[in-house]
Amino acid sequence: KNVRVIGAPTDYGANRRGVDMGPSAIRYAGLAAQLERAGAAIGDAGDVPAPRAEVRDPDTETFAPGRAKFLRETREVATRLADRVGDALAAGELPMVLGGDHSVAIGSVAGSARDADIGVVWFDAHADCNTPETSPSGNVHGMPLAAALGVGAFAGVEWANAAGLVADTVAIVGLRDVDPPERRAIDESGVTAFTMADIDDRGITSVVDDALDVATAGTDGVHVSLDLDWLDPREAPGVGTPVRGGVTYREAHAALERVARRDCLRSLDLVEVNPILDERNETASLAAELASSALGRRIL
Ligand code: DIR
Ligand code: MN
Ligand code: MN
Ligand code: MN
Repeated sequence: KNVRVIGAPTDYGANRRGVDMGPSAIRYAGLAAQLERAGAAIGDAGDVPAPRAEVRDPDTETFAPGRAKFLRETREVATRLADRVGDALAAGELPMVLGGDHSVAIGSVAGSARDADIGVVWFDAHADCNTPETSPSGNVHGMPLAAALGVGAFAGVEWANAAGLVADTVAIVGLRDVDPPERRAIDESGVTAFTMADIDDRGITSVVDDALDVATAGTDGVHVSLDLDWLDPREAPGVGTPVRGGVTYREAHAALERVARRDCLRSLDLVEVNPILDERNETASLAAELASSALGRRIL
């Protein structure tokens, strides 16, 4: 498998600065070597240009009603990234996007769903189903799934909506911090959602197999979006919005090994790594390891 690494060094979509250094940190942690261990050939396409928050006004472009900070910047980067992801797929490669905050997934999902019907598995503590109207923070990293699916103010927003994606083939895994309006959005959208309680009850492999059933049903492949705050903060301290009670190191590997086993992976995001808050780059290194499991690295 040929992997094309694409960095998306944004941080304006999150409320804490620092995730813009995620792409460097993940590369420095040995992503290339980890992917080689999975038998993948890796080409690094560098980073998409991303503006610095300091030189931009968060409200140059707006959605009414509601607020989405740095909407213009989000649109610019998502558009570029969607093209890069689409190009990688057209060349027969597997695009791997290094965030950056989770708003970059608007671009990667749009690019992945440009010429195909895709499913999505979203590993996250959060639902990322807010819209400009419902968001408590105005931070777009809490909205990418709603953007891709065209919910609320995102309805008909061409650059944000993922052409070949419907809610029926989206599964979120690992929820433990959901805002009340997101609960309603999940109910109404038809997205399948698995909480940490489901993982407690049934075990990670069974839950992930169900999520993959959802995402592979009638689709050409699966986009996996991995927010590192999916893991417990003890394993992944370098994230901006840590939430206690996440998956363990072993559960995370087991989950991505199930993805590899299904042989359905089309594109992958590794997002929300915040080196400023990390301990000796261990969260970045975990991201690199998990990518390797997703690509089929085996112990024996
Ligand atoms: C919160 C946080 N639900 C928001 N979301 C995060 O701002 O919409 N997503 N951190 O990863
Ligand atoms: Mn999250
Ligand atoms: Mn929240
Ligand atoms: Mn997220």
